[in-house]
Amino acid sequence: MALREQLQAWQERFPGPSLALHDFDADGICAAALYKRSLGGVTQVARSRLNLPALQQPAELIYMLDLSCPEHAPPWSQPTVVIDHHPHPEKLPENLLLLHRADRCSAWLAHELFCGQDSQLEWIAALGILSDLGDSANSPLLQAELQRWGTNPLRQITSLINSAYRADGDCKQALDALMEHDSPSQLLHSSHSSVAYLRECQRKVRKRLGQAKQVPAVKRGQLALVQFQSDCPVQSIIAQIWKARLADRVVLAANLRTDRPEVHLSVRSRGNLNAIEILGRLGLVVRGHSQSAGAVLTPVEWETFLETFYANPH
Ligand SMILES: [Mn+2]
Repeated sequence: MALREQLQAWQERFPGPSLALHDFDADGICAAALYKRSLGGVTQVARSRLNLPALQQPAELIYMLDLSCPEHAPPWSQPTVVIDHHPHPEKLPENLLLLHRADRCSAWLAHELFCGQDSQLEWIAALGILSDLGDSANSPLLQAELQRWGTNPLRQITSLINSAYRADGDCKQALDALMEHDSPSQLLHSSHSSVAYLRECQRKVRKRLGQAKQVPAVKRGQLALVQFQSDCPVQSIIAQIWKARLADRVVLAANLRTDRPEVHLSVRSRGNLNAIEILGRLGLVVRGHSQSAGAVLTPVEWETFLETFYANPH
């Protein structure tokens, strides 16, 4: 059965109020905006894919948008529709419908599933696709919207949307910006409080990135470590920058959070370097793909890893 028909069958079985739990990046927020503007339900952001939060409101049907498919039953009893594009477990939990395509992203899927033709919401789907898959993605919808609004304006909006979580701020404001405006140009020229908030977040992120970019990389063995202190989760951008400079090392960006006792790691690699395997041999467990992974450690766990790291030859 096509994905849309599967969804309709579940919506008919569970016609009561629904709630969508969604990821905090632009793909997840755009998927949530498409859900809310099409179905009118309640949304809630999840700050982590690994520890799903308790639901803030009662609902009959739960949607999970861009949060990966859970391996075990989620911490609620309601039937759950997972709309996602990440790798998923072979055996699905019970009472769960997985609507999955690896060649899409979640906002793209959400648009196909929730919105009809001429929904006037294509620009929101395009923002999610641009943010997750880039401007050369093989999506007629994205290409048409890039033509219509220009690549730069759409890029500026994805940066605004992503700046909410990168500044450790309120992702609800990013969702509001997509709810309150009817086109990219209207949003970019808006004085709405949500857009003002996102611009403030963007300034903060630029400052923190500027500081973290000054830190040099320390090389040991197959690794390059960039260690800095920040109150914003900018480690994935730093890891990305260093990955482009260092082809022969696994880049490890370590953000020693100044606002909580945690070390946030972002790991990137290129070519044949399997970051998960290489770090695993050093006793460091990271989750994700072989070339893009991450972890959250306690300061003590991090210190222990640093001893192993510095014991490696230059
Ligand atoms: Mn995504």
